[in-house]
Amino acid sequence: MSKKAFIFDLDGVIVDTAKYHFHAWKKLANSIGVDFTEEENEQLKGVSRVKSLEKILLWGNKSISEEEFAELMTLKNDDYLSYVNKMDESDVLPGVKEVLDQLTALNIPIALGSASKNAPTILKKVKLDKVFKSVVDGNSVKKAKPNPEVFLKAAEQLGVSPKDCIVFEDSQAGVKAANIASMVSVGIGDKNILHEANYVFEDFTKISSNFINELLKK
Ligand code: B16
Ligand code: MG
Repeated sequence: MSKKAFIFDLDGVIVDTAKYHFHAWKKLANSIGVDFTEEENEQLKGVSRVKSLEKILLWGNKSISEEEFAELMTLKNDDYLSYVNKMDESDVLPGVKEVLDQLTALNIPIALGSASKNAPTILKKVKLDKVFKSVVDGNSVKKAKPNPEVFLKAAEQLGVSPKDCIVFEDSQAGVKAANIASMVSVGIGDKNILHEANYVFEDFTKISSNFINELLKK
């Protein structure tokens, strides 16, 4: 049995900020006359801020100047942060704390692997900033998921081989990234959407301590 590590995505896994991203992108898209559906939002999960706006503009067949692009990015993020600023410990999704506590008690290294540039702010708001041994986020990676850079970097920082890492992800792009990195992918959400994951659970309350122990034994 080799040393294992766990990597957690942030938005949609630890906290439900995915809904705030949706509200903020929808408001922004509609303000420039672009329709924005939940299906389209699914394609933005795990995708960087820049890439998300590029996709929205493409769907709406809009072309804008670099200055306008920068302005829209700021507007979206300010709107998103207005939701984030209201967050506290109670926003950690049910069952997450239990799994984090189990891993910490067993001295298993845990990392954050998120596309978000707001990850450090969010971790502080929900008081989880001391839990992760390594935080790899949108500020430290160049290539967005499904590129595996974010997870490979986390594995490297933890000193654990990628094949011994287990990734929790709510996005199709993130599950793909974990699979490409040869890690074990655990999807959190709808099994029809996350069908490429090795395992899928509706949420963390469905993950038992036995399941975690089994993963540790493999
Ligand atoms: P920000 P994750 C991702 O976070 C979100 O899923 C995605 O919707 C968002 O566009 C991206 O972070 C960038 O976030 O605008 O805060 O830098 O799921 O990888 O934790
Ligand atoms: Mg996510």
